Amino acid sequence: MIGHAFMGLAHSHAWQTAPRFFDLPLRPDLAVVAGRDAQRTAAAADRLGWRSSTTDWRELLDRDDVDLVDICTPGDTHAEIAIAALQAGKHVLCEKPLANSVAEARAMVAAAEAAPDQVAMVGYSYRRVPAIALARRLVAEGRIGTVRHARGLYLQDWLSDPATPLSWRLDKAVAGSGSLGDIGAHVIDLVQHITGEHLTGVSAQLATFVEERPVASSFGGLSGVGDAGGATGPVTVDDAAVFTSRLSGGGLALFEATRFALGRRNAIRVEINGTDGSLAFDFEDMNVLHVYDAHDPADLQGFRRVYVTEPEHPYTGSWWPTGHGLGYEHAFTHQVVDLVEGIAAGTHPAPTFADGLQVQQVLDAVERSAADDSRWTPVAT
Ligand code: SOE
Repeated sequence: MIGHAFMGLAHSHAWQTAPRFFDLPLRPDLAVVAGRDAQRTAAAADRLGWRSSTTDWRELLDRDDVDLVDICTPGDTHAEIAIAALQAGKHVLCEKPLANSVAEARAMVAAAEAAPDQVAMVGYSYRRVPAIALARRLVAEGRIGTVRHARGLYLQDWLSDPATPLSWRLDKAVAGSGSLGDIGAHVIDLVQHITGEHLTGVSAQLATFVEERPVASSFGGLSGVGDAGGATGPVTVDDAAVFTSRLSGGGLALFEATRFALGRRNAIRVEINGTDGSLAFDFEDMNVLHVYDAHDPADLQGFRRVYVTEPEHPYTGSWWPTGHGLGYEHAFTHQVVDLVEGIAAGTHPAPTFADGLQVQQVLDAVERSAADDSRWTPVAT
């Protein structure tokens, strides 16, 4: 694994938990973690359960006890690491968004295509929240008919205070974009995943509400912390993104991503309206899927609150007895399960790098549309 901050923590937990609850065909062995600072990386290895640590990620490529490279670093390093790992014969799991540009994502897809026996997967983990997996299943079974509308909102509020310091997520050179790529990418992926359709074009607006912030003295959680003696620096990414879109099946879609929605801590709201019913999900109540069936008797019509914790639901049967819910970290565990099963079966578990490139094309179209006064911009294929 490369990187041991927030995502490194989530992935380490998943690698260790997956074999405890799921009957995996292969057993993950946490060989080595790479980071920039020797002391902090060694401490992370110790705490997170990795056998060894290094400050040189290239060392992973030469080790025989490394079969898979798990990339948990910011976007500016994804392409270089993923391509080198694939060329070295390793499977790759790469955090989202796949890259910081379409060109980088294309090069990563080319490297994956040149290594067809290796898995190259991108970490759109929310796909594997059971309620989301159930929503996809219901759409695929035709339970809501033809999709007319999709809404994908990702609302956070951790940047609302202008005094919150700078961090890598606010630096375009490192993160690629702001709320758009960091959280908007998730809802783009979710809407496409649930509907089984893709976005054909977009009309977008981006905004940066706070253009200058204190320079942080250190990093913690999602943002910088402390202030380095009153110095300030520029925010070079979007704080919020909104766009309208069209689905390949003819429906309309609406998206919003922001870190300024006060009171919304991690609200991922997806709603799909079809010709026979509707589905609604909010991550802040993540064990629930709201299902409306237009064929219910007239006197019983209304959204049904389905508690997605039963053995009949995706993934949940391997966890706790009926009615005992799951949390944020479980989606990462399910990601490991599907990844390991894919490796053992010689398949390519989704989302593949090609799926990651497709989301990158949407992000790129949104940025081009916003730069051109919301002009309708087709999503390249
Ligand atoms: C920060 O906005 C963040 O941690 C994202 O980077 C993650 O992808 C998302 O899961 C939660 O929010």
